[in-house]
Parts: sequence; C-alpha cells; structure tokens
Amino acid sequence: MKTIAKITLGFAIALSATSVTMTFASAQKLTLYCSAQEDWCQLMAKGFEAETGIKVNMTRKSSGETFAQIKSEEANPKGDVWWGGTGDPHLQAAEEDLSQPYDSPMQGELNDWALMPAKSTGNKTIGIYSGALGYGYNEDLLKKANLPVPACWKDLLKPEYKGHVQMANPNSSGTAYTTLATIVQLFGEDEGFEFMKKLHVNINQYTKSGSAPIKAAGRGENTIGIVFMHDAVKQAVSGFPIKVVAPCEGTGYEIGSMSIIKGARNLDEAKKFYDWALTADVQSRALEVKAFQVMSNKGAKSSPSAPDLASIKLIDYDFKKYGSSDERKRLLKKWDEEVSVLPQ
Ligand code: S7P
Repeated sequence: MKTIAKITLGFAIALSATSVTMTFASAQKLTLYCSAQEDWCQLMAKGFEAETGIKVNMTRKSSGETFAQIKSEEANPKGDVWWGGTGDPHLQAAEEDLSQPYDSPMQGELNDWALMPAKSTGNKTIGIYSGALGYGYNEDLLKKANLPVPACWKDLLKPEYKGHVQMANPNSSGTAYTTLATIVQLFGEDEGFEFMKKLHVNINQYTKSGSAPIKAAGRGENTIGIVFMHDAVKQAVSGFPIKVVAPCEGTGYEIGSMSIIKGARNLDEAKKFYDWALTADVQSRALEVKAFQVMSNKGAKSSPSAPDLASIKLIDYDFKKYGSSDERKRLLKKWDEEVSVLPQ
C-alpha cells in the first residue's frame, strides 16, 4: 500500500510539475507594435522568437497610427513593446503616461543621442536609430517630363512639379510629421505653413505610410517622394532609378525610438526584447533588410550606402517642443484645418 501511495504521490507531483512547466511555457509571449518597415519588423519578430522561444505577435503600423492605437487601448493595454517609428510620438506617449520606465542595462553601449529621449522622459523611451529627412526622385520620370533637378525644399514649390510630389499624411505618419515640424523649424511657423500650403498644390497624394511615396517613385508611379533619406537609399540600392536629395536649406532628423507600453501584460518578455533590440548584433542585422539608419549601439555595423549624417546640414531639431503632446496636437490640427482642406 505504502509503495502504491508513494508511486501515486510521485506521479501527482510529476504531473503538477509538468502542468506548471506547461503553464509557464504557454505564458512566454510578446505583443509587439512595430513602426519601422515591414521587412525589418518581420526580421525582429522572427529573430527574437527564434532566439528566445518567446512567441511574438507583431503588428506593423505607422508611427502616428500606433500612437493612436496605444492611446485608444489605454484602459486595457494590449501591446507590450512599441519598437521603431519616429521619436516624437514616443515622446508624446511618455508625456501622456502611456509608456513605462525601464532602465536597461544596455544603456552603456549606446550613443549619447540615443539616451536623450530616455533622459528627458525618466527612461520611458529610448533611441534605437537615427536618420535625416529629405526626398528622393525618379530620375527617369523627371527626365521624361523634362523637369529640372530639385536640390532644395523650396524647389518643390515650383509650379512645374504640380502633381509630381508625394508625401504621407502627418496624422498617420511619423515621417510626415517630421516633415511638418522640420519646415516650421527651418522657415518659422508663418512661412512654414505658407510653404505647406504651396506644397499642397503640387502633392498628388497623401499616403498613410511615410515610406510609400518613395516606393511609388521606385515603381515609376510617382516622381518625387518626401521621405527619410535612408528610405530613398533603400530604393536606389535595390536597383530602382532613385536619386537621393539632402535639401540645400538644411533638414530635420528623427531619433527612431522604442518604448514599453504601460500596463504591458508580458513585462518580463518586454524587457527581454528591449535589451535584445539594443545589442550591437541585433542592430547590425538591419543591413539584411537594407535599413540604412544610424544605429544607436556604438558597436553596430553600418553600410557605406547609408547617408552620412555628418555631411548633411542638420537643424537643431527641438524634440522637447515638437515631441510634446500639446505641440504635436496643435500642429496637426492646424495642418488639418489650414492645409489639407485647400483645393489642389
Ligand atoms: O523604417 C524606416 C522608417 O522610415 O520608418 C519609420 C517611419 O516612421 C514609419 O513610417 P511612418 O512614417 O509611416 O510612421 C521611421 O522611423 C524609419 O526610419
């Protein structure tokens, strides 16, 4: 009897240990909101899953759209980590208490610029890459339409470019919000909005995603796309007839960022992903998908094809102001009311 009891007890312990293990294993998951390019998002999700066994449920949306989603889920957060996308909406999320602090042990390996968002928000967001804004054009289409080669922001206002320029909508796209904030910082608010109104006349379409205008140019469906320069380089090195322009007046830039969502259901996994995403090895893999941003880890590899930020005339982009909730809302409202409604 004693032996049977012992065996039964042992079996029960083994069973409950198995079910504990199974429960633990099934809890290993991560919901990732990704605002970089789709192929890079896939690479990150699959790479993390393969290395850790943690199941990743990834959704790709533009920066402004992801911000809006996180805001709408505030009472019942569904995402764990928001990776990629321009820094301004990440800063806004931090200010609106939608993200939570994490002091990653990886911070010591990062460039100073990547730590700026962390310092200004009490570690609620951190830089993962940086890149300059500019535009690209399809050389063949430009020649065919007998158009001059543009070199400056103001060139894009020329009447001959009517219907030839594309950019994203700044409400959905971080790239386009960076464009709006850059133009306002370069020319001042009044002149900047006059610029946006004149540009509107030449715009053939406001896309949802920031890089769509240059992808369309690559396919020969659009002539000039206002995008981050690295997104234009990606098209050029992929064999499309795209030329990249760093506008002569100077230009803004992004600090692409990452945040842990407040109330993350899988906090341990979120922190694990966060640390992993900041390693030199993982950041170097960006080159596999031709993502030519400057990475935040000092040891990450870069490509000779990547735009050289040191040789581009960069403005002193005011992240504190243009990443603040009030300013972002105010500028977007003003663009909606004063620019987007104008006839073309
Ligand atoms: O990954 C390329 C990139 O340009 O995409 C991000 C961008 O914000 C996502 O697209 P939206 O403009 O539609 O938000 C940039 O952060 C990044 O450099």
